[in-house]
Amino acid sequence: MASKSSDKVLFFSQTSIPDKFEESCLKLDDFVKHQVVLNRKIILITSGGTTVPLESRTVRFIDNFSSGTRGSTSAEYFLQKNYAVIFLHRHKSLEPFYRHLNRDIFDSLELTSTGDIVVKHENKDHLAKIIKQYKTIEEEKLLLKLEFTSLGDYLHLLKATCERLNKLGTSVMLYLAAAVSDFYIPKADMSEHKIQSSNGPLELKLQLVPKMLEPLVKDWLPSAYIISFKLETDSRLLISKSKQALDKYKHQLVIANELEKRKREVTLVTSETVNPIILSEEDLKRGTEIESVIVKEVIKLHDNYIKSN
Ligand code: 9Z3
Repeated sequence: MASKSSDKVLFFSQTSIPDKFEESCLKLDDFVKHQVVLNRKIILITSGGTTVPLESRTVRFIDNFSSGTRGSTSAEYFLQKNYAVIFLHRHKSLEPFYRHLNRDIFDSLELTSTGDIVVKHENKDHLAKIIKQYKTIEEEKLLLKLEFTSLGDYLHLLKATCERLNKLGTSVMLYLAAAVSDFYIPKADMSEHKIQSSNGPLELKLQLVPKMLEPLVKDWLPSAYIISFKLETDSRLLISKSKQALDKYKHQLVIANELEKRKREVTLVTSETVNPIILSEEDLKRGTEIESVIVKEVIKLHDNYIKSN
């Protein structure tokens, strides 16, 4: 039987290297170098769901649920606190700043009688604030965005990023909010062409994805402050599963959330503490985003970690 570490090596050899991988690595090298010179804290945020292709020339795939709200919203709050952010996200999922334009863009614009397009008076302040923040982030080179689609892309890019952040010590934080598949089909077992329905019902056998949090904490980035997310639909499992993960992988924090309540309730679980964050009806009416509270708490924990290490 293959040993656990060879499972991981095998996974990387059984999945394709992402498109433009070298270009992404060069961008990472430049970005990290720039932040190190400026002595900034760096956070890697992962966001969105991974796909598991069923065919090499992919027509069909299995997807993990995540819109990218948690990751993109949190990224904005970390940027406001002067963290340099590497935003590793699913292609076409929500992105920091752009997320504000997605839904209501046409409602916030007006077409004048002369054919000009103007922002409605009531939307100006909100948009102006976002544009100002976005421009500052661009000028200061505080944000690097990298994209993935499949589980393979995600893990190759995650590993490459961690390798570049290693040796930067405790100032680095990982915020693993992406929804990552536990199952996959190795390249060798995958049909090359579109699977034909004329062959009858489809039976799939998926392999378990090796738990990458293990080498990540032990070998890829041992001194960083590492946060994983636990997603459950059965609330009774949430805290016990989060504690199990901390026990097993020995990282610093699990943010536990239940699918339906994730926008108003999360629990920060460390090996010693269980700290729920619950937004009130008033908070929700005021438009408070739960990520603003999560980020505030996480930064306090990271600061303590830096001081005590
Ligand atoms: C999360 O739990 C995220 O908070 C959500 C965010 C995916 C719920 P949205 O993007 O949703 O705002 O729509 N992410 C981690 C999910 C995950 O795959 N966790 C694994 C698990 O629960 C551990 S890595 O076992």
